[in-house]
Amino acid sequence: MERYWNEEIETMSREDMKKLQDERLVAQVKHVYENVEYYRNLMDEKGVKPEDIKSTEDLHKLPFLSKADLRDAYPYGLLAKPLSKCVRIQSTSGTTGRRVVAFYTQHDIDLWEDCCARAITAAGGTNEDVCQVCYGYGLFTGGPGLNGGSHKVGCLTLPMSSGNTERQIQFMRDLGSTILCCTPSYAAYIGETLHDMGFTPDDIKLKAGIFGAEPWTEEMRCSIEKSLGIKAYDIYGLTETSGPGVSFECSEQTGMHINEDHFIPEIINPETEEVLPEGEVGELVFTSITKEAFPLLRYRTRDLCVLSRKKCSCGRTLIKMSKPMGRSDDMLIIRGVNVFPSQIETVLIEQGYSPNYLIEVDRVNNSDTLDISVEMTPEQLSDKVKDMQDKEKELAGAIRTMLGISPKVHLVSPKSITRSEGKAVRVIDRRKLHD
Ligand code: DLL
Repeated sequence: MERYWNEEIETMSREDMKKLQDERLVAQVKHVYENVEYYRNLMDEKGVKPEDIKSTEDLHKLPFLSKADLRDAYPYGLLAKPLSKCVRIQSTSGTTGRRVVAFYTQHDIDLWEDCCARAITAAGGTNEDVCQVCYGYGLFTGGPGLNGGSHKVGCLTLPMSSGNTERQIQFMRDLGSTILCCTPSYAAYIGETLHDMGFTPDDIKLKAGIFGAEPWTEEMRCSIEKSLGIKAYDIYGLTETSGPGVSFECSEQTGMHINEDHFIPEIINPETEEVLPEGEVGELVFTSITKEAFPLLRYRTRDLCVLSRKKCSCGRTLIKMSKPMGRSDDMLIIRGVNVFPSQIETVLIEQGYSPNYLIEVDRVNNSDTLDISVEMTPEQLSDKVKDMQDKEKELAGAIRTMLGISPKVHLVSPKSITRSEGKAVRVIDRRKLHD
């Protein structure tokens, strides 16, 4: 039987949820306008006053907020509560430009952990479970978020953080972990290490995994489920909106339910900023209606996905988002063709290769090159050069059929591609480095 953390909210009728959202939105816009000069200026520039926002139908009147605004306003410019009321900061990994710093009051932390508790419960977690959290702890939201959710549910929580994979497996075995929380790439690595250590899924008690923070394909899901003997659930979120738990998967595993009582989603055309109807692919935009310290109105996530209100077999009425297909800024344009790394991953796993690969894009003599290094399993390894060349050609052909452009495939020996313990880096675009 499906279990809920907050049945009233998770199964609320559409009308009641809309009413709740309307009330919260009106209050939030007022809070933001009164307390954040940056927003006041943006709204004044657009000629919108808090009184103009009476319900979610008026959402479109508000200005968008982007990562550039967050960088502009760094560090305190979007703070809506005095620092004395804030108890925590978290931050993005910030590989480019300034980091984004998000602030939380105790109330914000409670709501965030509550969202994570919903995700853990949807994955079957109860106070009987042992929950091993191998997301990074620290400024990254993964560890603290799932840790807090796990406490709320009452699981015995193992705050492992990532790394030291053999020790992770030892703890998993010794303490009988039943739920694993980490990035999908790290879950794949844990599965691989389990087998390398001579164990099978029968030697561990894991039943479920809660994996997110990076894009992963259905093929990757199957492969992790098999290697760890579990059901793998997706979880989504971003530092700007609190962290993991903005949305989570249920037993149906066909997209993630958005915690709509806290976050109102919209899908827009990233170029024209036009709001798109349900079912169309576009950029996900969130308005946080309950956050006190760092509320974001119409925040452009850059994640591309589809929303759906199709009835879900789990009984939740919360709207669902598809797995993000990648970020609008992750999409590679190679010889004029749009390429998402996830398309390549799909082909690799379908063809029986491991999810360990590296995509390298460059520009040579004014023409884009696409090189894909793919790790073989020990069984795929052959000492006959011809065999290897044939396999490379065959894989390149399958990828060409998927993408419409030809890659150069390099099959490399088992274990030669660096494993990820957090978010995997699978693309190196050298064109950007030359520019
Ligand atoms: O990754 C928060 C998180 C931690 C989510 C643990 C889930 C689990 P950031 O570091 O700010 O926050 O990165 C947010 O990661 O905009 C997406 O592009 C990507 N992302 C997060 N979850 C998923 C997912 C955390 N389930 C950015 N599928 C987001 C695909 C995801 N991409």
